[in-house]
Amino acid sequence: MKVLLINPPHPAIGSRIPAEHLPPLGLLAIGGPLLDAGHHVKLLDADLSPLTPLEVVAEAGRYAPEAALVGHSGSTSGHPSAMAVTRAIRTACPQVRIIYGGVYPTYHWREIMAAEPQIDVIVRGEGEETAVRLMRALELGHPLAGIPGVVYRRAPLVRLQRAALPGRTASDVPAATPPAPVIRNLDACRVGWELIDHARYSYWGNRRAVVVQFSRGCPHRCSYCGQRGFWTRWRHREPVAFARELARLHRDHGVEVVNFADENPTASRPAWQAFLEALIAEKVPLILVGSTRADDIVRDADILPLYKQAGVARFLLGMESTDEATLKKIRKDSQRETDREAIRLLRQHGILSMAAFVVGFEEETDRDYWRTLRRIVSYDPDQIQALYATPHRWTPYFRMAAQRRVIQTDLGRWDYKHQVLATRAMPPGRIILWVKVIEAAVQLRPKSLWRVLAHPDPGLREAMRWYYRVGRQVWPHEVWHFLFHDFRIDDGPTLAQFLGLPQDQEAEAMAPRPIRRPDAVLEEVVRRTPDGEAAAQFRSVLTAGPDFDAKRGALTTGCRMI
Ligand code: B12
Ligand code: SF4
Repeated sequence: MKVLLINPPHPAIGSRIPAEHLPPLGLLAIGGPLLDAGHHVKLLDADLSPLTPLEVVAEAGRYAPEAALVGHSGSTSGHPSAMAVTRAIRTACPQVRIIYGGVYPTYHWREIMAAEPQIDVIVRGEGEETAVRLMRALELGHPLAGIPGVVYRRAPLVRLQRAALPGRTASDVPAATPPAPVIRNLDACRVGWELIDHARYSYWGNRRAVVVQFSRGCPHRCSYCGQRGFWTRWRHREPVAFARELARLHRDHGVEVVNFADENPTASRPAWQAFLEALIAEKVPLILVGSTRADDIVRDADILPLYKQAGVARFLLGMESTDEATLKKIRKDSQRETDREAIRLLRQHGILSMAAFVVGFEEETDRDYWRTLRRIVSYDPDQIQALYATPHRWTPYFRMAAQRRVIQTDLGRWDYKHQVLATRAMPPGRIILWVKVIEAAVQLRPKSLWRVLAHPDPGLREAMRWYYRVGRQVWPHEVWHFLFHDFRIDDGPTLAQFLGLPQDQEAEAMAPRPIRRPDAVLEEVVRRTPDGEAAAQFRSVLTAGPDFDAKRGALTTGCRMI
């Protein structure tokens, strides 16, 4: 089939400033398996320039696809733009099958199918295997009922007729198949790197860059997290093969910067260490940036020299709050002292730290903001990122916040950089003032500025200067937009009225595989099992599995997943 993958233009600041762009990994991840299945695949990255919906249609028209596959990694705030693009395509090309995928549609499929008649199919959960099954079924005219992880229209109306119909009919009610199983062997699905021109993608100050995933998911259970449930189980790629792929991207395509899309790449120390060692053995001068948890950094204090040697330049640490009660409430399962120590350790090993914190989880007051400011300054991170609490319907936090008022009803602004929930104690103007004061206080401290000038690592000095340049553009842009562009409403709907009822029961988007157990539990089970033969059998089943690292004699996954 002739398939067009479309990355719609995203309005958020992360897409528009800086002018640099990262490749859309989600679409490339489904592009690779589709190419291998024999389809003709092309990527239209409308986020790059960015293109208007009409320009997308013109480009699509030139390729004349049979199927348009649309999705964006910034999926909630990208939704309005994705819908504008798909509506334009439907009008211009009535026969094209329009398929929509990603995190937001995985959960909001009922509302999307009801409101957007141009969408033929929604793919729920990870897309690699499902997209291949779906394209094959569409090509052969097979029914979609047997494909797990899709939502489709039972009896698609003739398109032109559908546009003329005032409402939906019973036969137009969508059908959802059961969730697709999680992909166990991530190495079996290759990324379709040939779909992009690497020269068009850069990061870290105009260095050729890619986004990659060593792992998917996270074993923790933070109540606001919109990602962990989507991937359902933490899994990782085979460390040596993954390191080889990064080295190949450097040697064949001149890639210099690797941005990890992982929620938590360091969840398994043995697996992460094996990857670092394999990458060091490849002897490629890559710059690695990503996000992880502060407690993993503290756990890995003794192997941080390996991080540095492999090229790790910066880790974003999701600290979220400096208040222990809030950390407990959002189930962050972390402590202030660990956050502080992780920043110290990273600095000691020549790695930059970016502390991400979230405002608006609680009804904060001036006193809370003042305390946050003092604490963050005392943590002494190299960079900070302030975000606004943004509830996703499929998280437990949504249930907690369901009765709060929404002040921002443009979903395109639900990008973590706009206040979307009202707070009783403070008007939005005072909150953004505090956020900007905190950002300025941390980034413009003499200590921070001195590091930009005098950091012993020239590469990191350059990167910090780039970050400040971006900040100089973002800062006035955000203030200007707050004052003149972002319309907020005073008496908005409650969160539940705006987005629907809590959906945390459906948080796990994929059908889970049997849970794997950590080594310690394995040993315990073997020790306690009275029947020696059964215990031995149990052990041999686990050690024969793909997650058992024979060299280390240990399971490489699932350490915190019981
Ligand atoms: C790398 C990254 C970026 C990069 C850009 C990435 C890019 N070019 O796509 C940068 C730094 C520019 C960025 C910016 C932003 N980002 Co960002 N970003 C990420 C990050 C770290 C990884 C995304 C990724 O590549 N995931 C891996 C791929 C494989 O997953 P995926 O895209 O979901 O795709 C899979 C499935 O969803 C499905 N699928 C996806 N699309 C489609 C389409 C079809 C047709 C099908 C069948 C299947 C399918 O199949 C894929 C393979 O299984 C995530 C955090 C995370 N851990 O995921 C945040 C994340 C996606 N970003 C987020 C946000 C909010 C933003 C910004 C809005 C921030 C801002 N205010 O500026 C902007 C948006 C603009 C943008 N371009 O995305 C949020 C989105 C929350 C949400 N649910 O809406 C996330 C989840 C972080 C978070 N805080 O939770 N981001
Ligand atoms: S540690 Fe990060 S990725 Fe993991 S559940 Fe918490 S917020 Fe989500």
